[in-house]
Amino acid sequence: MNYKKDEVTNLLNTKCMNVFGCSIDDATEKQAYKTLCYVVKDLLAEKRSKFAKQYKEKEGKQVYYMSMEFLVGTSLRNNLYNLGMESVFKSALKQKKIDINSLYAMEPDAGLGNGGLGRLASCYMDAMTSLGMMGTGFSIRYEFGIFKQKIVDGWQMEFPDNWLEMGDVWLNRREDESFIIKFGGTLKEEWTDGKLKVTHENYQPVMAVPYDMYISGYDTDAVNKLVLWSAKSPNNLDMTAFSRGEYVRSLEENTMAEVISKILYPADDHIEGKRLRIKQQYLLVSASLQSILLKHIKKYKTLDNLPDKVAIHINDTHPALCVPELTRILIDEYGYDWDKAWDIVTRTLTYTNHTVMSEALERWPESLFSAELPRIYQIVLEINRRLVQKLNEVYPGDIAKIEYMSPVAHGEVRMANLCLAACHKVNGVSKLHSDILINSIFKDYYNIEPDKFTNVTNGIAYRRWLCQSNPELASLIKNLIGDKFVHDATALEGLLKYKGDKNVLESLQKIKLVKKQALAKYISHANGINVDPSSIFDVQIKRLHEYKRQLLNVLQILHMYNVIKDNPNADITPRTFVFAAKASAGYMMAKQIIRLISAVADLVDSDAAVRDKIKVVFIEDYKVSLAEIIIPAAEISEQISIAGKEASGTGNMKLMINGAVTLGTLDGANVEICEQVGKDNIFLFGMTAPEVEELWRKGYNPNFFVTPELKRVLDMLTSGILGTRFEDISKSLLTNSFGTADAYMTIADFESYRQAQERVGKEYLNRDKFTDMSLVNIAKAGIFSADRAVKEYADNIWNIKL
Ligand code: GPV
Repeated sequence: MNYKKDEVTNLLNTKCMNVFGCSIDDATEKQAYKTLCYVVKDLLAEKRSKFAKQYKEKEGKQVYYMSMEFLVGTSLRNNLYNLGMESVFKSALKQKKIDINSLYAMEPDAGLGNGGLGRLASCYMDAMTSLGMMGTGFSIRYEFGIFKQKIVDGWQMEFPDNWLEMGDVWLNRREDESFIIKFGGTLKEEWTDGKLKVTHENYQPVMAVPYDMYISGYDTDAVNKLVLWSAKSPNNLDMTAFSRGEYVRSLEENTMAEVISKILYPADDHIEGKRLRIKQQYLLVSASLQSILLKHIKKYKTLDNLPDKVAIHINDTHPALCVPELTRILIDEYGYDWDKAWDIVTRTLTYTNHTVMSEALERWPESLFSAELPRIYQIVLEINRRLVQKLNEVYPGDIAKIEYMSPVAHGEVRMANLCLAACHKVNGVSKLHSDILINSIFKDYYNIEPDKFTNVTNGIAYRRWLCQSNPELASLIKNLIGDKFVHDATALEGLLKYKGDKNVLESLQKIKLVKKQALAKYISHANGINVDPSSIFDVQIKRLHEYKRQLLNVLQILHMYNVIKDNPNADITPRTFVFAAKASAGYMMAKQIIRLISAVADLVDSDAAVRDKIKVVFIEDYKVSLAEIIIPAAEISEQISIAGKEASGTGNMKLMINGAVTLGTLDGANVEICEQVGKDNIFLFGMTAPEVEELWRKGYNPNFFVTPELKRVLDMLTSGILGTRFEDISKSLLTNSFGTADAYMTIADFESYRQAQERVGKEYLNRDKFTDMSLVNIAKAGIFSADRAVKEYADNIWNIKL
């Protein structure tokens, strides 16, 4: 947008006067921050209204992206960058003696997600908008987002994240557009004229109130919306209870209703099976669908053409209730018969799977499901009945197979099967992951409907992760190849011609050093530790999960410690190991691993012989805004999950585009990163997914893989040298009761990992060669742009012409 400095100053002054009754000169810092955000929000509102009007006239198809999580992070800088107004605001504020960076620093992260899945949803909102698509995100306005993490004596402590205090500046409450959601209750069935009518009675009504957040895109006319639902008790409920003298109970019900949107469940890649969680899911799904259909009816006067005008996307199974809820609304509220309703449902819904791990595949006990959602349960049973009938024709008599594929079986409702039965497109998030889906867990569905399945490899909003968080690198790239890459990430390939160019390599090294110094400063502030910016910055930043194998990293560090202890002059390239990770609050093993990382950090630090060679830092409270500081400083990107378990990974892409070289297994999107950069520009190690499978089949006993070096490391876990004795961790690796020891094959992959780490240390010494690897990684990262991914969704899944 084109505004002059004086105009911006005026906007700020007027807004500050209207809201706080003072000019921007007299505003406190907090008032200045809020004023700035309100002004930016107004600019977006203005743009949005033009865009919405245009779109309405075109009658184009639009996407609704349903997700229980959007890990938005901060919005202020992103919005200004996208509007192309960062510098004009900066100078307008500077004239008022306000440093824009100090206002940026006041913004809390909107942490409405756990990790990769939630961040992906936000990256896709950015890309849809940048591509000029009409796309709306739907989620929940959690009063408390992902918890704040503090490390106390090595243990993770969780604290509530009260983000709304400063973060609600971006939200527009639209109370008038609320919907009633019905929980519990009973069903009354009546037959009239041979037609069944089901009435839902005695339910607890909860009001879903929408809050809009504008989503900006780069250099585009589009402004999209993220709609966040908040649960509220409907007012009229109180009055009836009051009149019956049930004052306390009615207020209890009030808080019961409002508790639904209180807090984000902090479990990642894992189900909790809690009653409140299914209520959250239904609140999201029912409110969103009611609002989508109401809007559609107003515009087109019919729902018959819903699949032509609307794509509703289910982000993992968390919003899978879309399947029965859309069916319900069409039948109960709009009078469709089953077949017509089901036809619309199947042609409207699409589904992305994000994991193959069984502990993350959502299943609900039938008893809980039917008690909370009686009508929905009834519809699910009918979907199941019809499906089983059909499957009986395809696989006559194959009871086991039919049971495996059923949405309802063994006393449970299985959400993935519900999606597979109903959605017309299903995708995985990397080539390897999508292959595993069709060859193993979803094989039986694939066999009957192969065209339903496709792959869309994940992508990132690289303008945030490169241009905004690493402006130094972005400006070097601009000087070398022009700014085409800001629109089209594949243009980064132009950098390849600078391979081996001394000057360019030197510039890259300089920039990396600047970003490492900035991270070192943060670490010294946050952890009170001084790290050496000339050491290798080796980072593993992601949720703490056993399958991601932070433990493998730590064990290798203990091995390096031993090498240095044995030979203080050993040829070890100085290294700083950076960890950042939140563990789900109830995940004890993950918390113990954090404790272990801290203990190893202390051990290394307490030893004068080791201290100068290796440092271990655990940075607390990992979140989007912290990732933006760590990633530009990284040189080694640890992507070391056991092959076959990490569906894709997206941190791997963010690190790559900032010039970090991947040290990883052939898992998730690492496979495609390797394809892009070639084997010479990545440090690969470990078993492949088929090798992992094969070893499980043969029977895995970790004890056969323990080398003498590893034995020594494992003994350290329980010897007392680490202060605490890590008996549980040691047992989880070695005790082969029921064949569950070392479920993530950390021991089997150790030797290969150790050797890869040795190569990293050696190759880093040839600085130009290493920087060349780094350059190739930046140059080849373009394909992992969210713009590319969203285009593929539009083409292959949503059937939207761009
Ligand atoms: I399921 N993922 C996540 O962050 N939370 C979840 O509950 C589930 C999946 C992640 C996968 O683990 C990553 O491999 C993947 O890159 C990401 O989803 C986005 O697809």
